[in-house]
Amino acid sequence: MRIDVVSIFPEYLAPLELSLIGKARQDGLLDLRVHDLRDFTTDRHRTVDDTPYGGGAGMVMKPEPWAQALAAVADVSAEQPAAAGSAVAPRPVLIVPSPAGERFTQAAAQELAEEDRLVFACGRYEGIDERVMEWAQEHFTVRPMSLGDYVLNGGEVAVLAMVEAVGRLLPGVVGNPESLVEESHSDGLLEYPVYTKPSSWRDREVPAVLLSGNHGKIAQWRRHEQYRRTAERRPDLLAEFDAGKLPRADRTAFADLGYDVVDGRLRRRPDTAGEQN
Ligand code: 6GU
Repeated sequence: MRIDVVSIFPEYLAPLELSLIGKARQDGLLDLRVHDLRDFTTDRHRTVDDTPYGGGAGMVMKPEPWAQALAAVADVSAEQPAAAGSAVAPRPVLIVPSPAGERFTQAAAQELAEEDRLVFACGRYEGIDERVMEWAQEHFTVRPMSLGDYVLNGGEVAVLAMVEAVGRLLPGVVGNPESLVEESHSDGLLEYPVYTKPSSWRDREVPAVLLSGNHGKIAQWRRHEQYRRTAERRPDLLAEFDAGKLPRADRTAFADLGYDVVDGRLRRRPDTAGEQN
């Protein structure tokens, strides 16, 4: 996969030289190129922003440097519309990190990991002139994406997160692909708790079932711990969970957590405690 990142702070992306993603780049599994937006300006001051039409606080990123930068990384003309029949290579996906984007999820990471080419456009200030997004649709599949409901100063930190989430799904990047299967969000649930040696530490014991050698029991305990954790920390995830084919013991586990299975979906049992008389 090739990934291009355009930013006015290219040094912000330096951590992508480390760890698993850095190794993937060295191994040729990931061709990651970082570009300085200011290299695509033409004025002496290398200006990338200006005041917003309509007034208001802050600055807006000017359209022309972005068009020049995105055209250069995508090998398209910044002036001409896409030539007819030029759709031989698939369009790169242009990801625009923004708190106003669609939510970046594990499912989105999986979709993006299937692509040949991703381009990330890191906005700063109040954002990028909206006409860049309209123009870019001629050359890219444009996806504004948000990490969650909070505000960062710019897209760079979000790109670090998104590139790591996508990069680790590429074939060969994570040594043991099984570790991708049994982790939080891969099955719509949070991960079960994990333990290692020593079995007794500061008077705290590892749950006995994990020392039993009974693999069926261990798998069931771990599944039930996933249910318990998800119900406690992320009950919103349970509304999406497919409970249609759960074994009896798992339905009982959910019943103990206050959830019934209705039409294949989990439904929170109305809390009647303290509502007597
Ligand atoms: Cl993707 N970008 C910015 N600037 N802020 C965010 C975000 C992205 N996701 C959450 N907050």
